Amino acid sequence: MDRSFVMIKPDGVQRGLGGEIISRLEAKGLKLVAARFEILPEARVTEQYKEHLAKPFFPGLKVYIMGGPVFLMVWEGRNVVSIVRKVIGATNPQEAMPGTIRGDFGIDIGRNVIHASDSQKSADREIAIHFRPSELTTYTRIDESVLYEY
Ligand code: IDP
Ligand code: MG
Repeated sequence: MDRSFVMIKPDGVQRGLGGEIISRLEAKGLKLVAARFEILPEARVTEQYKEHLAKPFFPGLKVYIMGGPVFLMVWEGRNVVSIVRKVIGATNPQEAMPGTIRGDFGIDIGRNVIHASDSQKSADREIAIHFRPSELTTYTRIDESVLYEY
């Protein structure tokens, strides 16, 4: 089964959106297989966002992400990476469609509530930054036999 890395950012945590976000992913049929609540150390933030190191917004991004606790998660499901990207919406909440997490709960691009991996390759890389393999649980959700056609 496919896996994606999802992180409720400090603004999402502070605004009390954690439960709502988890509910949406659960209701979609995705399965939570790992989670941790913590303030990220600088090294893991830099590693997480290394493609953006040279961007003008990078220093501000780092301060934002390290500004409070984040909720790190691994979600599992068929095609989970592209599904979660659709559920969270466009990077800029002003352009994100209503019904998406960023479209419903954010305004500024630099405070967009949630992160999710943008490809399977990114997902594998990001999961490995934040979780040990032994932290990823394996279990069957009781509704799986009716969620999937095959
Ligand atoms: P993504 O989170 O939708 O994958 P990326 O382009 O990978 O978007 O950017 C990573 C994160 O960097 C964004 O989610 C946002 O928090 C921040 N970011 C991106 N562009 C800007 C910007 O122009 N100003 C401020 N922050 C930005
Ligand atoms: Mg990205």
